Amino acid sequence: MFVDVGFACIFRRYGVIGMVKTYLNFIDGKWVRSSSGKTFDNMNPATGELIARFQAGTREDVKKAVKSAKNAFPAWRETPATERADILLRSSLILEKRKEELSRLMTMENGKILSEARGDVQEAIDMFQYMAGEGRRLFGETTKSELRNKFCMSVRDPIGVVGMITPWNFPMAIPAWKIAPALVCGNTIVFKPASDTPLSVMKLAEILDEAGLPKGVLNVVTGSGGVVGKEIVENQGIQHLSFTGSTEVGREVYVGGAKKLNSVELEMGGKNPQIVLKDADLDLAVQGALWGAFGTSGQRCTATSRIIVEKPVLKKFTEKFLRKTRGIRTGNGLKKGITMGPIINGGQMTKILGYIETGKKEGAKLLLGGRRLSGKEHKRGNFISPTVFGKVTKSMTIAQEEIFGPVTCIMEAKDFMDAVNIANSVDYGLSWSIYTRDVNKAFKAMELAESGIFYVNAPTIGAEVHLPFGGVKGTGNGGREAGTTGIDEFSEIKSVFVDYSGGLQRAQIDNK
Ligand code: UN1
Repeated sequence: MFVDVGFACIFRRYGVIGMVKTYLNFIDGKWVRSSSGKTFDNMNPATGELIARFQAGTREDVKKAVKSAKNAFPAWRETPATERADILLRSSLILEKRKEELSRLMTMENGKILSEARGDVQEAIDMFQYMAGEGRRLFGETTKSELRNKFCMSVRDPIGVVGMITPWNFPMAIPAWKIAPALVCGNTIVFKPASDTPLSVMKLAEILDEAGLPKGVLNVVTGSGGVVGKEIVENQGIQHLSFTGSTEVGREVYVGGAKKLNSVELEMGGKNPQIVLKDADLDLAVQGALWGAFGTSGQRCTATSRIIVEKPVLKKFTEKFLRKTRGIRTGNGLKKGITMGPIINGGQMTKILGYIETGKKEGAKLLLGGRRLSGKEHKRGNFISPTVFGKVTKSMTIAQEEIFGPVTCIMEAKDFMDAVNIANSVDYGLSWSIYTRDVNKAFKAMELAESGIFYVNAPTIGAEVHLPFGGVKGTGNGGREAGTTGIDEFSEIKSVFVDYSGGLQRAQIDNK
């Protein structure tokens, strides 16, 4: 049974009084306990309060989920795509109706401020609606044959059972990017949400169930990456893996998937640059950098972690940027006036503070922030003040490694080409931005950018669901999710030849 008790306790200030929800795994259309008999706690990163408990899943739980997904597959693949799409559309309407409640829950489990949580839920709504439209497309190709009286086309098939592993920074949007296209294409799913934010995925499962998703089509198992994640990666019943998270773990998923010849889609880290040229609208560039660097407390793979500024405007840009950054109000994202939330957990906070120390040691100039906030409003949560480094050079650790926190580096560029070279001088290649009024330079930068996403006069964050999302170099392995490429990720292509000549025709053989 799905244990559902009131939330009143969560709002109490000092710890949890009364009952806390215990969520169950969702397997074969039923809410079930893990075979481990154990649970883990989900905490609010802004207040340290316990939000809910989740099942500490086992390999056995995953095996059951795979079995259920396998059993559900034949009927689901034969269900017309438009009917599959109807379920997505109905789900999106329920999401819309419950948007406020879901956004509040997300702010509690993830920490992102309420307006951003609303954006996260909205992204899920958009993706569900976009993919619902795909139910009437799922296009293949037709083309001419090299022979007479022969017809050629390609059609899409589902892959089968797909495994999904998602991160905590977009608790509902990223799962939706994967679940919606996978379902409309006719796949069945075994899903592991991030242990810091499983609640949003549980809500998504609940909503899909309510919208009429047949049992076994989506199965959700919570638990650790080392157990639940590992089984998903290794399980022979799973044919495709879709992973968003760190490059470190992504590599393991890739290797694990390769052993059983799975297709594997990876969306990993970023070290995204925003270039500011000397002719740019500086106020606009400052606004962009502020949102790009400190939105979601910098915990986005698309976050602006390097601001590369042409020398003549460096001083002016830096002054304006620091002034605006000082205006950020850090705290509990449910409170009015708060513009930046906490860091997801203690481990991440320690890691970010470590990078800040490394930055100082390697000679970067700490211009602002750089410390844990421990005042009355902050002491129960994981808060780091918005941090800006100046005098950062290419080879420094903070200019190379993904920090995934509210830390950004200002770097000086001699000219346009120097800026482009600095921007490309990292192992990652997700998102790029350039602020300039010079259309020629904007296009040249677009051509030279080693990235999967490119913005002109807009920040590095804020991709839209109907365009491909993903990156090059250390960010990905060649695939893209969302947009029409989301359909490519979750379908197999079958080439079909129909010979209506009535005789044997041999292709590629000179019949003359
Ligand atoms: C991520 O950080 O993993 O483009 C995803 C953006 C968001 C998605 C980010 N729409 O910033």
